[in-house]
Amino acid sequence: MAAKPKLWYFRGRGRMESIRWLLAAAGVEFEEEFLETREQYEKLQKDGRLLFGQVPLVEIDGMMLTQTRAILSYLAAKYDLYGKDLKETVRINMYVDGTLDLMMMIILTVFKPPEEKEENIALIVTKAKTRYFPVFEKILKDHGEDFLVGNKFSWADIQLLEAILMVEELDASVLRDFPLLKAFKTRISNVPTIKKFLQPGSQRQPPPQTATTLRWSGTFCSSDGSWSHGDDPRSNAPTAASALPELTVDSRRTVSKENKALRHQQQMPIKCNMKPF
Ligand SMILES: N[C@@H](CCC(=O)N[C@@H](CS)C(=O)NCC(=O)O)C(=O)O
Repeated sequence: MAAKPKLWYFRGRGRMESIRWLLAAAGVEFEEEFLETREQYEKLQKDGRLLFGQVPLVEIDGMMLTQTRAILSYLAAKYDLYGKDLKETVRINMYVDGTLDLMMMIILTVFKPPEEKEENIALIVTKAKTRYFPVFEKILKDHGEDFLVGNKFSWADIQLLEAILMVEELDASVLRDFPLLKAFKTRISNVPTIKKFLQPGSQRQPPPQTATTLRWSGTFCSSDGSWSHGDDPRSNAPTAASALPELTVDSRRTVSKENKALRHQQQMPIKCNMKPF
């Protein structure tokens, strides 16, 4: 029997969550290694597993894959969730990319300073209601079928359900004016593999906590392991984790007990060394 795919990422949704969804929906069991220490990350780097020095990393079929979109398309093709011909595939790509744009806005919310969070969430919900959900409501209305493409369960359906649930976490009434999307949500949630993934105790990750961005001696570390820095929290443009591998210890900086506890509670890497920026 082929080995289970293995996933390396931080403990949290971030860019890995759609990969978890796709594997789970395809009924594929997978293993995960959560990156909690700098040493784990450095080892992956040293072993040459991270093509561009970044995660998500997925080991599957004897390959070490990085780049989220590439991983997702490989899985969609492998598990027959990618349409029957090029025309269906390109439609799936369009639907997935639109949906991923919406989801990325949500993922990036953790980088917003607290005073901007509410406004940002309102903007995302408005975008979902005015730009994204009407498109999918119309698609379902126009073809009258159960699934988005080719009347067959595909990656597009999985990705859209994930996005709908994410937006509902921000505003539970977001589907009020989208009856077909509501029915779609119920239908896809009842696909047996997805139903199982939605049960407590599955490998699905919980939503990030509200206080996800910490001020830590001028450096900010989000719960998905990404980093940004600057003295003013409002200047924390997400540089992603680009700073992580290069960071060096600055002996003048100390981590307060309170921050250590918070970092532990949020399951973030504890051994984050840093230098002043
Ligand atoms: N285009 C990449 C971006 C991956 C990415 O930014 N990963 C972050 C964690 S979410 C990372 O590993 N950053 C480390 C770095 O940039 O040095 C993808 O979609 O997989």
